[in-house]
Amino acid sequence: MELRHDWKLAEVRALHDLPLLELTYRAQTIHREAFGDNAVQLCSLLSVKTGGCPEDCGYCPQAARHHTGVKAEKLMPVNEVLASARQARDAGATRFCMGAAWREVKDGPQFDAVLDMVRGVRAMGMEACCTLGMLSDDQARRLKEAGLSAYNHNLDTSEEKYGDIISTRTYQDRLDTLQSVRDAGIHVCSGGIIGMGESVDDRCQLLITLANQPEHPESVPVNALVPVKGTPLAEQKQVQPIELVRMIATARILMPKAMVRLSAGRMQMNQEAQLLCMMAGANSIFFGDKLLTTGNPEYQADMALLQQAGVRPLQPNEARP
Ligand code: SAM
Ligand code: DTB
Ligand code: SF4
Repeated sequence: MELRHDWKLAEVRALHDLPLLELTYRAQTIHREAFGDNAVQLCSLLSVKTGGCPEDCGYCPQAARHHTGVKAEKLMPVNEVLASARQARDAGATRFCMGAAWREVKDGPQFDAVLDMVRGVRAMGMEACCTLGMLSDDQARRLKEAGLSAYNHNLDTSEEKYGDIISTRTYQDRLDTLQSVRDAGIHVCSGGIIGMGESVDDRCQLLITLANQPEHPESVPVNALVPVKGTPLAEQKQVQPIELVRMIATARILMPKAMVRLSAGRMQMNQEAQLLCMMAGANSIFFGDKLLTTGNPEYQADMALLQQAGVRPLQPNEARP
């Protein structure tokens, strides 16, 4: 299978805008070639450090400057995080993702505690991912040593649109952190959000930036904005599920071997739309009734959906660390 790194806007836009059934057919064909079947990875997400963030990301309920009702909390104790990880594993998770509302990682006891969390999750046989903001080369190296499988750091949108959403850091800052992660030999998890008032070209440009790096990210989360009261994006119109299907299918075609993760936004979708996302190439969901601070479908409902549709959850030995 040819992996390309020279995608151009016109061709990506042409793919994105194909009649939906043609687009999902092409995406599914590529998906089958890359993965063999439609197994879906169940991932668990935990906010290990919630709220009080100094950044100004327009979508985010955890920015201190947005009055959203999210309380600033301290870093969770390692044993509590690991208890939650064990529960997630016992419920079928093969990947455990830990999120912190930090602008960047600072060396010291908190970072040391995160390294212990990573070691603990790996010892349970799950993939460990974390998302902690910006990282230095040295911090990336220490995370790798602790066994971290992947680091999540989203580009969120196109470079052009970025300044409308976030002013406290640049697109280049994001790309630099992704480079540190890549250089340390940690898998890259990077994607974005649709529904923030961006154009379809912005969406395509985001996917192009991801795909045209020297190596594709191993993991691409696609989020639909969860509009949260108190954030500047609270009044955005919710995206149509079909827009998410198009984004996922286009991501699958551009980055055939990546895990494409249907992330935030499932609360706003019915089960049929979620299955359409899986047909279009999404092969991972977050399960459990909370994402970081906002809601997610109930565990029982998710299990019933997978069972009814005969979607096979990825098993621990199949997960790719
Ligand atoms: N502070 C770190 C950072 O920004 O990289 C890590 C945590 S941050 C909450 C992780 C990601 O969650 C963001 O990059 C963004 O893509 C996503 N996110 C945050 N709020 C969201 C919302 N309301 N709707 C959809 N996605 C959201
Ligand atoms: C990602 O792209 N989506 C997840 C994960 N990476 C960390 C986070 C979604 C957060 C949605 C808003 C919230 O629950 O606070
Ligand atoms: Fe902070 Fe991350 Fe939220 Fe931005 S997305 S405000 S960096 S927690």
